[in-house]
Amino acid sequence: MSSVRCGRIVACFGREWAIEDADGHLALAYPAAKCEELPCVGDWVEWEATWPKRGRILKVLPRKTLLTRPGPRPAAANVDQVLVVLAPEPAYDLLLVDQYLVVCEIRKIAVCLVFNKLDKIPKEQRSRLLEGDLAPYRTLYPILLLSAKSGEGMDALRAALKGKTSMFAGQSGVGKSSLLRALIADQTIRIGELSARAHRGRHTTTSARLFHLPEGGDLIDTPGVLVFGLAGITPHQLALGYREFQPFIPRCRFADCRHADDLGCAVHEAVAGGAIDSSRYQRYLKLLAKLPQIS
Ligand SMILES: Nc1nc2c(ncn2[C@@H]2O[C@H](COP(=O)(O)OP(=O)(O)OP(=O)(O)O)[C@@H](O)[C@H]2O)c(=O)[nH]1
Ligand SMILES: [Mg+2]
Ligand SMILES: [Zn+2]
Repeated sequence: MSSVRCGRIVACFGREWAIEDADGHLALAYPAAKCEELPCVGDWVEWEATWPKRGRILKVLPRKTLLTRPGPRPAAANVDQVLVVLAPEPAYDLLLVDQYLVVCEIRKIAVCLVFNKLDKIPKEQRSRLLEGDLAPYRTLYPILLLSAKSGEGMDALRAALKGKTSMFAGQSGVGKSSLLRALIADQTIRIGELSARAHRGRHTTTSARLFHLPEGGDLIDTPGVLVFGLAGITPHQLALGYREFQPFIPRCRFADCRHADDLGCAVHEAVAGGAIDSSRYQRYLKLLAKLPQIS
């Protein structure tokens, strides 16, 4: 009766997923018993219609990238670039920022730091913004300074998003949804209608959603803090996830150096000599202690 179609997962509401067809039509679907993977936002899937605007997901197509989070469900798939959003308020949590950066480095996903709410910083203080806490990141990652409210710097963000699947990450209240609203106009409403129908009108506020940008490209917004999981990450990978450690790691005396209190550690020496920022290194040690213990 029905034929197999290809579509993209644009939202997830509890046990139902919203699929968008190539023609832009939306349908609510759930995975068929034979579907081996749990789909997530950003996935390309094969599906079949079971009813108007209803369907069954048959297969998750191979993923280019995958971001996981603690728990059984992945966070998002096929993301080319993560935008880590920071703001003068709420006060930023650089351990969380480093965790995002490390996971993206390991998963080979590009990252851009987005400093929002620039309007809250007096003009005369802006030149000093990238000194202090953010200074170690300047040479490692692109940093955009902008304001969703005033519109300053938004053109650079538009250019960075063009033609890619990007995803926002960051603490609650930094302005991710405000940036999204500044970039797109009407799609929130369309997906909102669908979520009201999903699962007897109950919709979780914890799901990510994919939106299309007018200039081309897609953007995934995630409500609240979405933590990228560290499960499966080894101490070696964690250290490589700190970009500035990379040239020093091969110079450590022992191949299994954890770069903590190990003897002959070149990373540790680089910190002592000032070549590696010590606050970044201290956060590396905190993340190392957070890694699930491998015996
Ligand atoms: N002054 C100023 N306020 C902003 C700006 N962007 C967002 N805000 C405000 O910051 C608050 C939080 O914005 P949201 O866009 O909801 O933040 P969010 O990151 O999506 O938060 P969650 O969805 O909880 O993760 C709101 O009160 C916004 O009006 C900005 O550029 N300047
Ligand atoms: Mg939001
Ligand atoms: Zn070392």
